[in-house]
Amino acid sequence: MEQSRFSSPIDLKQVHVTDEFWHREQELVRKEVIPYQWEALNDRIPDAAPSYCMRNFKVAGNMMKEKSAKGSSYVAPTYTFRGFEALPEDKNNPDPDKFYGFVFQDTDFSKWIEAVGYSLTQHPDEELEKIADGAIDIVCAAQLENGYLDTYYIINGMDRAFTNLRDHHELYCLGHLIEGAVAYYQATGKDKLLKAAMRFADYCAEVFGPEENQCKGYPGHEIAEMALVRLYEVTGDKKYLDLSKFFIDVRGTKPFYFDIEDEERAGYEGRKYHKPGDEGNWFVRNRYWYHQAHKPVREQSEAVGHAVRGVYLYSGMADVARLCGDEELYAACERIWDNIVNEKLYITGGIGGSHMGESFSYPYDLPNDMAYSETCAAIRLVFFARRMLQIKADRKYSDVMEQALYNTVLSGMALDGKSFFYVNPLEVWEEGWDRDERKLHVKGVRQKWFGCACCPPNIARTVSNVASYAYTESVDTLYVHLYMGSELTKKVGDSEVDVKVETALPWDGKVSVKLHGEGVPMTMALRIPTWTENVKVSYTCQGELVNVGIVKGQLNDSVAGVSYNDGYLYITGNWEDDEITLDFDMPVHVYKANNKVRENIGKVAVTRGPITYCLEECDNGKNLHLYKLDVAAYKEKGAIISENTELGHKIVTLEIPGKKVVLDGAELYEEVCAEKEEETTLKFVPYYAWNNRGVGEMTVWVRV
Ligand code: FUB
Ligand code: ZN
Repeated sequence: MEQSRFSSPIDLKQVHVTDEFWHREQELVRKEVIPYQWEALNDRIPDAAPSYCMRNFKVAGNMMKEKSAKGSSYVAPTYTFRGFEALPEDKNNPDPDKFYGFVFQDTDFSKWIEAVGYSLTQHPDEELEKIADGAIDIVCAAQLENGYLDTYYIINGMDRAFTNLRDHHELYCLGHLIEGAVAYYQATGKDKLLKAAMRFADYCAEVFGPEENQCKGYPGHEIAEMALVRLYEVTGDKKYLDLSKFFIDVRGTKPFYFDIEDEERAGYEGRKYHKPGDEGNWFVRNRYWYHQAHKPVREQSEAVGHAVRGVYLYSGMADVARLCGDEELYAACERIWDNIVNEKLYITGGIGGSHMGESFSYPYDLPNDMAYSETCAAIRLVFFARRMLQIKADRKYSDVMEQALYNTVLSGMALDGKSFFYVNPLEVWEEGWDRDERKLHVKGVRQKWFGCACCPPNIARTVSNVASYAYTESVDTLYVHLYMGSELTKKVGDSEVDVKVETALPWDGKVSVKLHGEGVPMTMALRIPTWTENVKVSYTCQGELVNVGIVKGQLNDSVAGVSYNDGYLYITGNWEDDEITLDFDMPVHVYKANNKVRENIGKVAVTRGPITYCLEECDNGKNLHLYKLDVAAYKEKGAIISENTELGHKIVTLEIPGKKVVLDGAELYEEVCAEKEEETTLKFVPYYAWNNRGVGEMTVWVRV
């Protein structure tokens, strides 16, 4: 690892997103999602499953009524769903002393406060800040003297805290609490929640670690690893980095920690949730790799197990590798990254194809109509990509980061910000998602909210924070990984350069980067995406005009101060009132999948720029499986590219020549003959925008 190439995310307060595309998304989050989520956290949405989140904090902090259970003997609540959700017997009369919801319900608050923090940096809002401060008071009132803060155990009895790391998500709650607390602190300068998160982390640093008297466990659901690094970076306290490194190093060592704790629990609970050796149970059989603990993480090469957990772990590994100069850990991150991209990534940027355990499947298993592709997993892939970019700017990371963001992350939220997908299929038809038991996880319409509400708040925090994925910086270099209209200030020593980016991407490939400084020396590192081969670049430096070009992926001109590495164009100058313009070719791509992907044999998918396209019934009619893209006609005539606003904001749609196979008669089987086909035009819309015009079929992959 070349330390001189390391970079860090830009301070969100230094950047203002003005982009037509992203500003619209951020406003949806600010105006729709954040207020709705606050109502949801307080169980005030009449027709949605209650969250119980703020209620649990109030119970834990004795705010509902004086309660005696704190510190008393653990009483396991009656779980009702997947073993981990506690619901009241009478939903209108929840017991004022009890914990309800998922064991990790506290994280609903943490993700909300994180989104609030980011949103406040873009749009100050006194009213919202007041609500957030009030929520923080409630949360902090629940914290125990020793720093512990997880309402599930505070309410149910602390004597079983940290006895089920595999399932009970205490360290996941810690991780999200840190993420939320840091974001709120960085946005507002208020440190009450940050101090609470530090106290919980301090407590965990006493409980877990390599010393003889310390617990050798690690998070059942990762995130603490990367969150602790963030806490270290904000506070400078190395204990947090050490704890993160400990969690990373101990995972995958033998004996398997979750079997040890299972055995211990069996001693006093008289039962085992997952009996080792019970090969009939999928979770038991696959428990090592489900938790990314089948071998020490440094030896791993394949992305396996629960996808969201995996990508959180890999993000934490990349952080620790960077901060500790750990080449071995970095090499593991690179191998795992390549494995995801080469064998396990949907063309929509989704990952975790299997609904069984919400997990990465085996190589090249990328089902379309059965896809899991959880919104959260795509979000975490973005996290992993940004962390790899911080180590080395290479477009192999930013291309995928962009693909995930513009497609699966955004498809997770309706265009009006009022409903959400948890699962992101690449093909749906009504009987398929409605009547087929195997596809119970797939929904053909976005839902208002979820009992396990991980995805919507994750979209909120990612969209509000999108600028931190667009830019990273080192002492004298500004890295532009994603192009979006924005204004920011880059500090170089004691000087500053104002940077203003204007673009109509993802629809049009022209980008203008205006720079204003007093002859400040700085390097602009500009990503040249793989979706374009030809780019015209011209810039002025102290008024002098220079032209450079990328032709067929190669830098065409040799100019002093300009270089091109790993898909990044580096331009160094002493900037005054200058401008760099980039003009990306934005051809339509018709891709086939590697023929090891059984699902996609004989099919193609269409992309343009970062956008993956799909066919919808409302544009093309029913039975989308009968449609074919006519490759020969497309090669001859090309695609019609049109801008339109029928979805309420500017999008680009594509029309490509196609054929529709005529439906067979009544016979289920008949002697093979040439299919009867009719000429047609296929109308493609961006995948992220599907299911915003009523219910109907959709497919990304189309026959040829
Ligand atoms: O376990 C907490 C969250 O619920 C995970 O991150 C999601 O995948 C869902 O399982
Ligand atoms: Zn989710």
